[in-house]
Amino acid sequence: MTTQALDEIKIGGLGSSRKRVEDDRFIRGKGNYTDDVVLPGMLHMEILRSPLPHARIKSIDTSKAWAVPGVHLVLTGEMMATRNLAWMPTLSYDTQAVLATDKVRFQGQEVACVIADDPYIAKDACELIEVDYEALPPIVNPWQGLEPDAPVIRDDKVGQDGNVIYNWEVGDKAGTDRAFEQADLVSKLELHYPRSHPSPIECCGSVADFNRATQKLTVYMTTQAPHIIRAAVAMVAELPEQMIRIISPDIGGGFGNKVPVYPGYVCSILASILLERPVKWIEDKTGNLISTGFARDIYLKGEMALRKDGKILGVRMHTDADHGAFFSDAQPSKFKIGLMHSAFAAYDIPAAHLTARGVYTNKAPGGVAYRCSFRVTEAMFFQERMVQAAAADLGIDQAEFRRMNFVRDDDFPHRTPFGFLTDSGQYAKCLDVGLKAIDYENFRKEQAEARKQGRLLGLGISTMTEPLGAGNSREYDILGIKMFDSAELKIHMTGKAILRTGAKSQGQGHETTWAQIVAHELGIPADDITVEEGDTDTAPFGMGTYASRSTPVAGAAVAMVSRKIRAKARKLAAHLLEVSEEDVEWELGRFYVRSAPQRGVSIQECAMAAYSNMPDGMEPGLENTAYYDPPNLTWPFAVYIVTVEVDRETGVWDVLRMVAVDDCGVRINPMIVEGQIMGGLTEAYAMASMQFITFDADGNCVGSNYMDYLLPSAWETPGYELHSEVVTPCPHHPIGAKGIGECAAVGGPAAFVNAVMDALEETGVRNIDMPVLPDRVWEAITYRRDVSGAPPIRQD
Ligand code: MCN
Ligand code: CUN
Repeated sequence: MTTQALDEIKIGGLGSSRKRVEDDRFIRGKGNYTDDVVLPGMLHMEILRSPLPHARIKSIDTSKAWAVPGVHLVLTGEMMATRNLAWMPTLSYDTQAVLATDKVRFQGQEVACVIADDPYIAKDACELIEVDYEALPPIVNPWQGLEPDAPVIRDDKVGQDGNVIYNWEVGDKAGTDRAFEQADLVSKLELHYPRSHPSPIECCGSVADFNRATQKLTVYMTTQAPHIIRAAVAMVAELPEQMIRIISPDIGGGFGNKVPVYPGYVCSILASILLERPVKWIEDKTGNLISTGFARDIYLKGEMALRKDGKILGVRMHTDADHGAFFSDAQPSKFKIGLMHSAFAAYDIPAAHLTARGVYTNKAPGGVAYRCSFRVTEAMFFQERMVQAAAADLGIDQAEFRRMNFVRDDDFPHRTPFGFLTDSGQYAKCLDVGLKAIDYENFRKEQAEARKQGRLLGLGISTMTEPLGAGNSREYDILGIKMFDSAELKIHMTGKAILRTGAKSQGQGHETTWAQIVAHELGIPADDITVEEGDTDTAPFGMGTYASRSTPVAGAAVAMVSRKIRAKARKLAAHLLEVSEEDVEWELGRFYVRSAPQRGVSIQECAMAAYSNMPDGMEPGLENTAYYDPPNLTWPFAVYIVTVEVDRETGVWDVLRMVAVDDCGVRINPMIVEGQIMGGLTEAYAMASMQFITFDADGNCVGSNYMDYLLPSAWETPGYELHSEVVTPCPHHPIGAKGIGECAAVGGPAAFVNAVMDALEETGVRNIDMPVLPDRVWEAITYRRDVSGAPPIRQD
């Protein structure tokens, strides 16, 4: 036998930019999304939403809706209550109304559902439901909610006498106070990160199918975490868990929007149980934008204690978070403000203290981590805006100030000011690569020249390090369920394989990259491996895909299960080669005899032997499962640099160049990684330049359609120059990979805003809140004042 080691790139292993296998069906229109699921006898559900942001429900009359031909069921909160389903628990230990009973608490809240032969009948019937509301004064920002005579939004909660949800703090208060006493200079900053929405192309939806004969409930739904949903349905609806099957088919983008549990899911499930027929609910765009998991909506202020030579001595941060009517943030349940305390992790700062206050308002609940590991986006935005402000106050160059305060390469493992442990990175090197690429010195000269001619050029730097891969089960759980993930690998006798994980791709390309990890570990060509996710009847238990945890956790499980398979294959190889196991060596795809390297067997031959020629006493077959509980988070790092030109007459700003240097450790598929970075940068650009969901003083949501909530098209989107030369492998991940899915969306926004602020330096303006719209820039230039801290209330 003379099999040879394989060329890893040729078999689609680690580092291969193999094309995404899932795209074959996507670009042919052959994807299978929730709305593509059509079952015999299926009915359709539509939701009646509240037109008012805050009102007492005096009565609901559904008789006219019931009378419409083709209507099968009209659900109200009162009916849900008979099943104990009018309210449901949230992931952050609060409760959320499924269908309103006592009051409506935000515009767009679910009030009733109609189930009919088709969606049009259901929608028409919804309009015939008569709800008698008694309007109450709405609260549209935290400050209104904190006023002493403010109406209590959550009067359903025993003991809730105001609108404060929590006060939370973390860090070293005394140490931080001391740092401020020693400071030569204190720099301050206050800003608002506006409410935005992940806005995936596909809205949320479900097809619930309860079969009375088998007692089995099957739900096809748009969820990023099918196993958690199964557990939640089992507990909330009190159904036996083995009788519940959650299937996430193809997902048309998630970006965090598809982590929470929504009333529509719950109502379609109850309707199917009551009617014993499949019930489909597909949300429309306005329903998606107005009622499902928004992101951000946070006020941040803080100060930095500085020594005059540029050393950062300490940081204080405070945040007021507007959570809407229910505290339903999708995050590890014990962290009230997510992982906001990852702020300043890349800087060597002796002391920091963060206080956070959450407030109920009459807005949609959510607080999902839109493309970020639980509020890291807000943390990094504040961090990089604060760093820029501090450098300006000190009169030190932006880049230099960052470099002198970075955690150095030989400082790892490093305890961050809020207590995380970072383990690897080359921060200064990433910065150098970025500065060189943008030609920093030259740009500064050009900028000075341009200023003489009255033109406003600016350069913005942003860095980010993100805690990805929640998480180790010691510290991370969702409602008590510990966070870890899984992979199951079955090698067929011909050496082909099927791999399943507890994660769930929504466009990230898991079907492509997981096969690459197996190819790397076992030498089985990636094309010979099918990857399946999202069906709780077949996939091993996992916590799902969000917070870029898939590669750090499920991806690690894929490597570990492959290694278990390799260990068994080694025994089979020893048997086939008639030597002892200790004499067998491994190279990609092949075992060989140490003393006679030309004698070897391929992994495929071992697979066949597992079914046809195993040694005495060995259990047949070649399959295994691995559960992986990561020892730590992974800490990717990035530097983003943007140059802009601002038109002083109009406030319009154009991106001249954008350079991105991302270090996510070992890249499994460089092309997919670049796609993730470009997508994230585009979302960052959108947040910085055009997106926000506002509310008028009456609590009406402005931003519930794509005329008001803007998505950048190819026309607006800047070009990106990506750099991949800095690679710091993660020391504890089996293949050295760190997460990447969200980095650019996390770190990007501050680079754009910092660039505009740099262009406006001569005006003395310190802050313009996102979105940095031309009229805000114009206002800043014309009146030489900050455009910030402004509650997003439109009076027009
Ligand atoms: N990857 C790689 N090498 C690395 C790291 C990652 O090749 N060192 C690959 C992975 O194998 C995977 C992709 O890059 O195919 C993203 O991996 P990872 O960083 O582990 O992130 P997740 O798979 O957990 O994806 C979640 C992340 C999140 S939380 C949001 S939000 C987001 C994002 O991914 N939503 C997306 N990217 C998205 N991309 C698309 N197309 N659609 C979404 O909804
Ligand atoms: Cu952070 S939004 Mo993604 O976690 O699904």
